[in-house]
Amino acid sequence: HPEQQYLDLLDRVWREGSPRRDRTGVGTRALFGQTIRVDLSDGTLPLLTTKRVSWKTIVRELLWFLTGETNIRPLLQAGVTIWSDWPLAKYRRETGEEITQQDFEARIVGDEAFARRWGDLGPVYGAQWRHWPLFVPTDAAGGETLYRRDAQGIDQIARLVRDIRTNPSSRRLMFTGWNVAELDSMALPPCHTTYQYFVADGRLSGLLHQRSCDVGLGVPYNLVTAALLIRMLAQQCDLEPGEFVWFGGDVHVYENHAGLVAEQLSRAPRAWPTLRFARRPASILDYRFEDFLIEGYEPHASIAAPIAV
Ligand code: DHF
Ligand code: TMP
Repeated sequence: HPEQQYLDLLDRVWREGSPRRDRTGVGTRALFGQTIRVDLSDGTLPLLTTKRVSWKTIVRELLWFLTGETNIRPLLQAGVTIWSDWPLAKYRRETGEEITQQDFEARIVGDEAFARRWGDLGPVYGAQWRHWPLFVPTDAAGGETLYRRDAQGIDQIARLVRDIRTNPSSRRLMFTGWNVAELDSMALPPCHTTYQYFVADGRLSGLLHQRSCDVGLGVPYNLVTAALLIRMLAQQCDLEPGEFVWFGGDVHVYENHAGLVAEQLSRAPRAWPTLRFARRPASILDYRFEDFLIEGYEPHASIAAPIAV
């Protein structure tokens, strides 16, 4: 079963990973440079079955990325709370107010000005994917070239779709969130960092380079996001899905995930579900939640685990 690759990775990192003190102070065990390969050609989606993974959250998060949005308000309006920890931590740190996560989220949803002030994650995924900063020269003044920031910036997703369609054998079919100039203003620099695509024999394959990989919590999401993107791009470019290659850089398990590791490794994987689209949206930006039909998902129960902030 292809899910065995994930279970083996979880097991191997837990048993053989080097102990590392990390940014969050929780502590991890880590291996460097790991891969998972998944055949998507039969319509399967790499959605783990050894614990319930909320694919609805993943779809909503991806659609949010694709809008170019970086404020958590629309996510919260859709009931998705996975990005709240970071703005919440910042709010508590800067105001000293002991607000609960629920109250914070309610204020973001109810108060637009508050959301603008406290709900933004900085120029993370959506901003870089759709509006990579572009500076254009204006009329020179006094011999010195002045630049103004283009309002739209560079739409990497639009370019990618164009290039897959018009130049499928290109070796430059990539997009990335790793904007070095803006890393310092992001709540978190992108973890699922760079995506590359490859067309052969009418099939679209994709590779994700994920620089930092929380095997217990983040990776189950990241596998699905990357696979969904391959499927959407394939549909938009009239290709069949091929293979998904996941490449992890710093691949780690947090020390406080011992319970998750033991429980999940005791479970037997079941057949992966399939993804079908309800229709062919007019563009990569026109997908709606209802377009994603996930069929045959019968996972084991969810496993709660603390997230390191
Ligand atoms: N930080 C860390 N330490 N690990 C992450 O995986 C991570 N992921 C981020 C942002 N920062 C991160 C964005 N993605 C969850 C999953 C993915 C994610 C953020 C959070 C999470 O908590 N998942 C839980 C339940 C979530 C829910 O349904 O509300 C899970 O059990 O999968
Ligand atoms: P870092 O920026 O210090 O690497 O911390 C980011 C942590 O979040 C790290 O444990 C990896 C994890 N993570 C994922 O695994 N997947 C994700 O999509 C995100 C946003 C974070």
